[in-house]
Amino acid sequence: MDNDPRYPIGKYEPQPFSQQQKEKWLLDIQLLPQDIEHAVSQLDAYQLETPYREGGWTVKQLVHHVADSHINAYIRFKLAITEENPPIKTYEEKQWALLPDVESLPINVSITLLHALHQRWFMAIKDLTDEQWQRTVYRPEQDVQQTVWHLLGMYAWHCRHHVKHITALRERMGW
Ligand code: NI
Repeated sequence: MDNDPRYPIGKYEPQPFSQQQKEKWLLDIQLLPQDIEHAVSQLDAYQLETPYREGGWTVKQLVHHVADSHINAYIRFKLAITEENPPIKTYEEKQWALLPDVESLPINVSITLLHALHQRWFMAIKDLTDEQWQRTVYRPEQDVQQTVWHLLGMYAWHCRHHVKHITALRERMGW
C-alpha cells in the first residue's frame, strides 16, 4: 500500500487520547485553510483541472470536496457535543463533487469558506474537556459508535491527506 497514490500519507490510524496528540490534531484543523491555500498557490486553470492521479479528482474537485466534507464534519461535532449519541448522516461525496457549484465556482470560494468554517470549528472544540472528547456519535450504516476523539483524528488526517494529494502532484509534475 505504500505506493498507492490514493493514500500518500497512509490511512487513518486511531491514537489513544493524550494532550500532546490533541494539540497536534487541533493544529491540523486550525491550519488547514492556510495549508490548502498554500498548496494551490500559483496554479493556473489547466493545473487546477488536472487529476491528482489517473481517474482521480482534479485539484479543483479536491478543494471543493474538502469544503463539502468539513461542512459535514462541523455539523457532526456540534451534534455530538450537544446531543446524546446522535446518528450521523453520511453523504455521497463522489456525487457532491459532480454538482454544478463544484463545476462552476473557482476554488477561492471554497478556500474562503474553509477559512471561516475552520475558525468556527476550531473555536468550538479547542477547549472540550477530556470527558467531552469521549462523547459519541452513532453511524447507522456500520452500526458503530465513534468518539469525538476518533473524529478529531480522522479529520486531522483528512486535512493532511488531501493537502498531500495536491503537493504530491505538484512535486511529481515539477510545478
Ligand atoms: Ni476526502
